[in-house]
Parts: sequence; structure tokens; C-alpha cells
Amino acid sequence: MSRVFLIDTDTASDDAVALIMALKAPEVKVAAITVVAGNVGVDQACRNALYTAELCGSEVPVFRGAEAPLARALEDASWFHGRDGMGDHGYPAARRGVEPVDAAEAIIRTAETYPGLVVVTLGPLTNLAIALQRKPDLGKLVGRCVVMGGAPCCEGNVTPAAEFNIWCDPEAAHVVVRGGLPLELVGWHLCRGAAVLDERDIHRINGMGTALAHFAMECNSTAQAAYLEQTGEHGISLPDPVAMSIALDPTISTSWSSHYLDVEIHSNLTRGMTVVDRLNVAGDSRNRFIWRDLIEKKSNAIVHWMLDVGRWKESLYRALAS
Ligand SMILES: [Ca+2]
Repeated sequence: MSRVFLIDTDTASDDAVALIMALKAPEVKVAAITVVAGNVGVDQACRNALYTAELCGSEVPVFRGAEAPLARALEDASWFHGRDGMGDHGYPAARRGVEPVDAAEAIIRTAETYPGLVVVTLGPLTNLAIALQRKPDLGKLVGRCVVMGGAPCCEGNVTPAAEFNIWCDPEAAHVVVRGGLPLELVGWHLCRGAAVLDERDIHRINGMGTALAHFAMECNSTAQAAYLEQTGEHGISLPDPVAMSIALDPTISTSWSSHYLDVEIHSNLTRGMTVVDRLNVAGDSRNRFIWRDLIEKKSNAIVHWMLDVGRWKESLYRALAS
């Protein structure tokens, strides 16, 4: 398995922690970070990504991408992450800036340079959709494409039907699920309940005394309060780091299966819903016509259903302790 990663991110507070995990993983080379509008505007997200890379002592190139979803205005999640996406603690600008190449181009060039590349997406799928539109056979160069997004057969966090990353740019997700990439979906359902950092976990991280541990907890302060308001659950929910832990070590997922998957783009009620054919009925002769285009494109995706919570948290602790 390739250990070269490209991370596409709408960098806010949980993305920052996921970036730390990858940048600090000794077995992984992060070849590029591509940034997309989502949680916050793309320029703020670039600042956040660059600042996080600097904290990690990394010179990974950062590429600015789409300013808005493919077909809709951006509706950000600053209510959840803070105006700057990082809890509004006044972090300074990084010394470096972004590279003079756009994110979609960087995705294509990085995949061409590193066949078998692991792509990890932590935001709306706009950059990846644009890359696929420019290079439809991109999927042949990608070893894994781990997507934090979706709420398969489950509850959403923006609407009852949809999770933010997919809801924010459903047209992009619609392109990506048809794009021939080896997709793996880490949905929001994996990031709740026991996967949330509880008081003991937070105490343990604060006790590490490292700059990265302090930063990881501090920048999620607004998100912690917002998560309580949203779900009634106490603690720090870290969807992007959960996805990153599975990207770094697939065995942290303890239950997964492969299915046809599509994204709703027409309905207001279920915009961005990730519809998963968990019983594999789409191929049945009675149903084939409904998902014919997906079946013809063999657009299966692995959906992760459960994870080893202890090992996900250990993987986080390892990164923050360094
Ligand atoms: Ca994100």
C-alpha cells in the first residue's frame, strides 16, 4: 500500500487535528495539502492549513482551491468552528503562503507523480470534482480515496438527512461518486458517541504538555460548545481525525462493506443525503433501472460502519504527544 498522502481540506479546527496526525505519522509522506471552501472561506482555510503545517514543522506545499461549491453559494459552518474556523484565538499568519498552482491541478499532478496516492478528503468535494472533470481517468492513479463525509442510513448534522461536507456541495459529491475512484466513506455516524473525546480523554491530552496537544484542544473550543448544542453530547467531536485514523490504519475500521452509493442533488428536503444500497438491491432486475448509471460505472464505495474507538484515540494521542 502506498504511503504517500494528499489531503484535501476546508481547514477548520478538526481538520487541523487531522493534518497534525498525518504530518506527524512517520510512515506517511504528505505530498500536498489542497484547500477548499467549506467550514470557512477558502482564504481563511488556507491560512489555517499553513499555520497548522508550520506548527508541525512541515514544509508541505499548500494549494488554494475552489471558493464556492460547483453550483451553489457557499454556506459555511463558522457557527460551529468560530469565525476563523479555529475558535477565534487570534492565531498569527504563517510565514509561508500558498503555491502558485490551483488545487485541482495539484491533485492531478500529485497523482501523476505518485501513482497509488492516498487521497483523504476532509471537506466538500469541490476540488476533487473539478480535478475529475479535467482528468476523468484520475481514479486509475489513486490507491485509496478516504472521504470524511456523509451520513449513510443515519442522522445528518446539517439537516436530518445530510452531513455538512456532502450537503455543502452535493453536485461535487455527485460527480465524485461517479468518478471511478476507490472511495471509502467515513460518515458522521462513526464520529459520535464513544468516538467523541470525553472529559478523561481531554484531561489526558491537556496533560501531555506539548504545543500540539494544547493547540488541538484550544482550537476546538468553539466546536466543543457547538457540538453540545447540536447533539446534546458532551466532549470534542473530531470527524476529520477519525477519518484520518482510518486512512493511516485501515484496521481501525472494524466493520465495512462495499455498496452502490449516490448523493441527492434535487430535493430541498434531502439535499446531500448519501443513499447507500446496504442490502445490495440495486442490481436486482426489478430495481436496476433506478441506479443504472451507477451500476454501469461500477461506482461502488466502501462504507465504514464501525471503528475500534480505543485504537482511534491511541492514534490521536501518538500524534499529539510528539
Ligand atoms: Ca473539514
